[in-house]
Amino acid sequence: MSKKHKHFETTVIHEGYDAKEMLGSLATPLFQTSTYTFESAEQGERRFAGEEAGYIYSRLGNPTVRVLEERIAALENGERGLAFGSGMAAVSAVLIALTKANDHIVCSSGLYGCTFGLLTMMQEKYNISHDFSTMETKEEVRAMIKPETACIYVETPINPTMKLIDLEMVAEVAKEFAIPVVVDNTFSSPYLQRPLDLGCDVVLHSATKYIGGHGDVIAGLVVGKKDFLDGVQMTTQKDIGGIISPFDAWLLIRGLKTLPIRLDRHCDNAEKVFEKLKNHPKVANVYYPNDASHPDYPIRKRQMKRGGGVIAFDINGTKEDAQALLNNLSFLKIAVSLGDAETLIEHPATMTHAIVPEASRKEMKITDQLLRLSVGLEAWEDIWADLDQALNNL
Ligand code: LCS
Repeated sequence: MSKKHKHFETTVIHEGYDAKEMLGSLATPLFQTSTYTFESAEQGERRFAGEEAGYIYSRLGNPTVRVLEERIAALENGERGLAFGSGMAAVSAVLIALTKANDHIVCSSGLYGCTFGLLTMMQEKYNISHDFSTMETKEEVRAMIKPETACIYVETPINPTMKLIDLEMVAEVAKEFAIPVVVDNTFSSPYLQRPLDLGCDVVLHSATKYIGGHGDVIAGLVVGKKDFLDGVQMTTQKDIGGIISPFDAWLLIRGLKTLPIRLDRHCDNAEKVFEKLKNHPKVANVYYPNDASHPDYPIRKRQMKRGGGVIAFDINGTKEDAQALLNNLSFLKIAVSLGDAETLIEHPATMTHAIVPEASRKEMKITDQLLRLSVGLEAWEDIWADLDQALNNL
């Protein structure tokens, strides 16, 4: 938690911004500039040599982006934050920074489809191999670690199956081997889960989701130790160049202010919709971490404040039935992404996780009947009414 502000709800609004430095502007100004003028040739030389603090060029730093980076660092309780142009730019910057050719990565046995695609590419191009682990026990994690293992990469809750991984347990094993644990915290946001507090080393986000919250930005964020992030900034961020635009950083600063309020509402709505879904005859399995009968519920109680806003469920039927359910909806939107005000529903096997080979999808329990629901901020009764009529019309 921030050193300056005691509570998350205050930090999310104030951290990293001082109106006095910006002519009293209440809202963080948007510095929509690509570069910065130097007062003299010598000043330019000093800035490049690192002898004088100050902005040079917006790929190397921007005042609006800096506010966002300080704010997310405080919210995740880390030393430094870095913002990227997409969640995948953040994932790739971190994984490329942590590995070299012939290294190995241990991953949770379920990952967002493009992260899976990135790992496959790293394997093919640089022989950086990876193994999946369900990470249910310390022994299981230990058994996957090789001399060339460079990091452990965990998504929890896992997209789209909503399985949870015990982060404190994984961090304890990683410490035995002195390797870092990277956590994709997209589905929880720091309001529900703070992996660094649980002993993990790096936390990252697709800020496109709950952090932005309004379906109008693609962005990524990373938080961790200053030394590590200084290195990422000067290598995989500066030279690969997946930076965020100042305007998108400005939108995230705006979106973040309501994160706790929005997420509480997402969770309230998801809890109601979950209760209805699990009792519907056309629904076979429902996966929601706040379910007391979910095998991962004890982990949820330990490491997440609430269950979040995403529910996955298998319908009783075939792939065609799953697709028919989407087509039966009246106002709920068929779309990938999550964490927006609008309720979004998608079919992972043919959309977000279509890139994952069928055999791996089956292992990850991404069946052809599985649907992923990002419960929005509408009245839950209306969300349920639309889902209920779509299910009843199958
Ligand atoms: N990590 C997770 C867990 C994600 O769900 C996503 C995107 C990313 C990283 C990548 O972030 P992006 O580059 O899109 O900002 N997940 C998506 C999804 O489930 N539907 O559409 C995108």
